[in-house]
Amino acid sequence: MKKKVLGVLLAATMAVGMLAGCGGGNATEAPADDAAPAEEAPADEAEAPADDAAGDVISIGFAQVGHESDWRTASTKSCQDVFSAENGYDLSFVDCDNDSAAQLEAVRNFIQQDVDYIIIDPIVSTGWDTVLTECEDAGIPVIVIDRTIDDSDKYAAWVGSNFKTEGLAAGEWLKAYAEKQGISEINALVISGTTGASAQIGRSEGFQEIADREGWNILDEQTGDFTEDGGQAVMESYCKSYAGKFNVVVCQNDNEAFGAMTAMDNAGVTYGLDGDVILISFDACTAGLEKVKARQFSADFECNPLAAPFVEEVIQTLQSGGTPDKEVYMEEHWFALPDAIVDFSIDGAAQTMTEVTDDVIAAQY
Ligand code: GYE
Repeated sequence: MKKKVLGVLLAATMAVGMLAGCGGGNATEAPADDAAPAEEAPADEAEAPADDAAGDVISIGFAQVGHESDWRTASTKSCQDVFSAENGYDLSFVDCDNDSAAQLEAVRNFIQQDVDYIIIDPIVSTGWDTVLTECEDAGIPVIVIDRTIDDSDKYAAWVGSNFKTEGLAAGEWLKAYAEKQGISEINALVISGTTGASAQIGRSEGFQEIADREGWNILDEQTGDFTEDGGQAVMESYCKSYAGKFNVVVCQNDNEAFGAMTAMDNAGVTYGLDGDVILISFDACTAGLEKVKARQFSADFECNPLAAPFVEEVIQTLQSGGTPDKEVYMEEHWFALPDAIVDFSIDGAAQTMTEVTDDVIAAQY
């Protein structure tokens, strides 16, 4: 591949976000001012290099966050399914085990290997500009997936979710549900995700914004690192420190919520639609939706991990000399049982909730 030509093309790449999904859900689109105007690359630079003939194997390095959750397993599987040898790809997959230094090293190894494309799911949102400059200098396009990079724009495209919107959805849902239940005082405990991950930052900011507006009491927020063990450990300490003082628990992913359930079971705290504590989760993977169906999670706010097909579209656009959208947003759903399906809006946009049924669970990842 003639990487210099592609490098020039990428320098000219700035496009508005599009929405990835198949209808029926809620668009977690960014505010309009996040989107830069589309700008076409000059036609002579947009020619596909001659040696990119159809049938060539495309080599990809993927620096994945780790294996901390059901969501992560689904994300990894999605990438491995799409970027398979049968589909014409040579995928080097590195599980970075939630270690930011290991992730930077993985990216540098991909540069050494001279892969055609690098996919990064950034564990944390900062500390990226130097290594992305190295990728750019090597002429290797980077595609960011899932979590965002907030201190550099030296990548071709990002495909993922609007995490702040997810946090706003949880907050607006809680307001409407608490009103329906006649609950006037909210005392919430938050078990957050990996500190500094954009998924953590966005969900915390979104929920906090509604809590501030409504005057809710957030008693504590500690990280469970997006793991079941982490969620259980934090909830065990919460059950001791805040016994009898909380009526809402917000877990920033399903696995943390599974751990929190174990801790509350052990402490004799009841939760879910028939319990004393409203339990809110994010991700809505299959096992999470089963907890909604069992009335144990009060509501679950989806984060869609099946981004790989949209990443492939980005790569195919680059392969043919085109300009991909700079931001591609996944479509998400907000899940509950009928008892907890309430009307709410986010910034004036009415939201649709999805009832969890056996069919919905069977169709989920
Ligand atoms: O919510 C969590 C995973 O980055 C959106 O990471 C992702 C988060 C997801 O560990 O389960």
